[in-house]
Amino acid sequence: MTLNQLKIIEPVAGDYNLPNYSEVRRSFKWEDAGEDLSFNKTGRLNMAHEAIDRHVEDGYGHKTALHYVNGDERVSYTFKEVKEKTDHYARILKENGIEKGDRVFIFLPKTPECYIAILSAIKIGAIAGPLFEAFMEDAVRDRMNDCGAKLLITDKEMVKRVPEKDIPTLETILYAEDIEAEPFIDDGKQYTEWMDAEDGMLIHYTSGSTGKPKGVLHAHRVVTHQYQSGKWVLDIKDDDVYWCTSHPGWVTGSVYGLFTPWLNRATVVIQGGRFKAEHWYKLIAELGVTIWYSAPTAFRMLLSQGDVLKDYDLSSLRHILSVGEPLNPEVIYWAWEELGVRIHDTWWMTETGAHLVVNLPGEKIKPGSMGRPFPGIEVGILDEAGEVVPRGTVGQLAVKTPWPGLMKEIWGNKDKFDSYFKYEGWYVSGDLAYQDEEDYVFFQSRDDDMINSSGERIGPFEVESKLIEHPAIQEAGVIGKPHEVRGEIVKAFIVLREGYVESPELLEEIRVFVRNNLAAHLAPKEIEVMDELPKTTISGKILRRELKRMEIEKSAVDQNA
Ligand code: 6R9
Repeated sequence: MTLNQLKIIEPVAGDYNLPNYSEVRRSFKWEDAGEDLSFNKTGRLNMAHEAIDRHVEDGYGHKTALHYVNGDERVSYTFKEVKEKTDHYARILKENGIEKGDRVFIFLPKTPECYIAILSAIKIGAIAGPLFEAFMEDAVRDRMNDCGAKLLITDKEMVKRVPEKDIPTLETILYAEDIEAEPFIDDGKQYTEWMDAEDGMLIHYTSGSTGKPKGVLHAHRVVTHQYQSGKWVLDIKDDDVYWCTSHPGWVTGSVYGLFTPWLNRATVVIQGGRFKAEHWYKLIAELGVTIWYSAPTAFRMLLSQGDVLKDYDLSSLRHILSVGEPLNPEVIYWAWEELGVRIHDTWWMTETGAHLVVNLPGEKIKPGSMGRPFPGIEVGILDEAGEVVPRGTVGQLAVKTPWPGLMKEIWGNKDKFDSYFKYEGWYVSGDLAYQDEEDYVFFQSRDDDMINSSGERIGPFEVESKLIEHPAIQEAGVIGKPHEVRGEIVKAFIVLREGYVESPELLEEIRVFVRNNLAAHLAPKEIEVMDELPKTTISGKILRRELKRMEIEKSAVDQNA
């Protein structure tokens, strides 16, 4: 069965925020986007103002801005309360000498304080750097050093993973517990710094196939793209309860967990704790979640738990979205059959600021496809010469520049930034795809060695660099090995130094070494010892593609055996 023979899921009639895609797509101009945003009327711009303070000014201060759920713990805040809290954090940041453009890092679990700390840094004109909660010392240090972090907001537990002495630019560490304990002073002061559209706002570190993670810097202008995608793709309305499962240390968690829903005045759900099917379903049922944004790995895990969902009333759900990795048609059919709700795939990247290819609620879904270009976005499938290929042909997935969400720069690395724009007028994503006659885009694979495990983007170089710091390892090559639930898992091939002998204990020690220094999700799930690694004859570079080819061949043999 080829993809095009898969059963199409027709749109369900509904009162969607984008009534007529074809019409809008023809007439849409980015200048007309973001109609509700206040800077379009006042000329004054700040992401934090648009996401929170604007709603208080517009008379929605008493609307619930967030529900926080962690086990039996439940907390809810109104928009007015979130505004006061961001003012409170902003005042303390100011007192600690933070100025416009300074880098303020946030290293907290998925709690309201994490969201509020990010917004407060942005409010006073600083650049917020959210870190994923599972990072260990080396991952924290590399990222904060790369862009010269000046202040860190963390808590008294996570600070144990902050190698303070190795981060020379770091002047201050603040603890969320202490900030929370200080009384809020309503001094009537305006903490919002009005920003230029091109001023930096957010930095996310993300991996490619070479080098250490890069700092993708976004400017305040991203607000227009995020607002508009929230309105049309997430289809947020005033009575929606919206839940994105990602931590703000990942771009999905900041852009679609925090900024975009709040730009559209949604009630946001923040869920602490680990994945457990029962807890997730219970949360949806108890809070009456209407819009749910997650990733294929999570959906596959839920699917594998079978009938668990029958114990919960999930009838509040009206709209589900997916991102980060290829969405299997089985998963779409599962949700359609079991929940009667369509899963809408979305495609974008840390670098792109917001959605680029999407399935809209009022349009048919072709399972296997990520959807069609967002209005105002032009996709091109390019060949090696940078020419657009005929429909149906696989090539490099590229996007016409510019658009408001596109990153401003890669921190301190102009060459890397320029490498995305090697064909005049195009941003090249690094993904391979084809497009059909109706504009639907079908993802094929990455064009490089980047690993995608559970929707998390993992650079093989960062893992390899850590592996060879282990005394037993001479060389290491890291690949993504295909995996049924997680999409891919991290697999390492290593050559041992003389005097070391392979043993289960040694391999476990190596795994723990990576986990304790970088992060659990970066530690190889499998390690294979080899006598030598395949390399290019001229430059002697490790051939990850060859390792991957061997691995895929081997698992095909295993399956046939
Ligand atoms: C938002 C996010 C970006 C890479 C991207 C691609 C993969 C994202 C996808 C998808 C298939 C989708 N990706 N969405 N692959 N279908 N709907 O994930 O950002 O962490 O920067 O990763 O993820 O390979 O290039 P980021």
